[in-house]
Amino acid sequence: MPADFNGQWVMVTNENFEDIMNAIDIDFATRKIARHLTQTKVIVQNGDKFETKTLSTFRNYEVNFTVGEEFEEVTKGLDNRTIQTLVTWDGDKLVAVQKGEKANRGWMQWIEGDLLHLEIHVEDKICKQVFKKKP
Ligand code: YOG
Repeated sequence: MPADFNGQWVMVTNENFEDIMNAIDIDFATRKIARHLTQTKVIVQNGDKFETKTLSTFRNYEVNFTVGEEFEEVTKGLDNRTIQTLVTWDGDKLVAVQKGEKANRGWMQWIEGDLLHLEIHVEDKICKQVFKKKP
């Protein structure tokens, strides 16, 4: 039985988000708005199949994947790049490797109690986000 990420998760902390936005060339005006957003993660998981939405008042981002199956991800509304993404399990952690123009791009996501942890990395930058499960 894989870990269960189902639910709605509301952002409580977002460290170094600016660094990640800079690393993927998000312009100043967009960064200025995006840095203040409280993001909500909506996850529908069926075993290894994931439908994920990252929602905010400014922009939403949707990506669906099956663990173990590489796919083409278009980061629409983010940096609008096309990357090759593979998500795998590392124990109960989801680990995404995103191959493309930017080196060392990917994320790790796991659950601790009623908190969802997400670490996003690009080049030498790491953004650490924590979300709390909606009851
Ligand atoms: O998460 O793919 O949870 O399965 C990353 C934002 C801000 C727009 C969000 C919109 C990176 C401008 C998705 C904020 C910054 C800033 C809400 C991360 C880029 C642009 C969308 C992600 C996985 C794991 C989804």
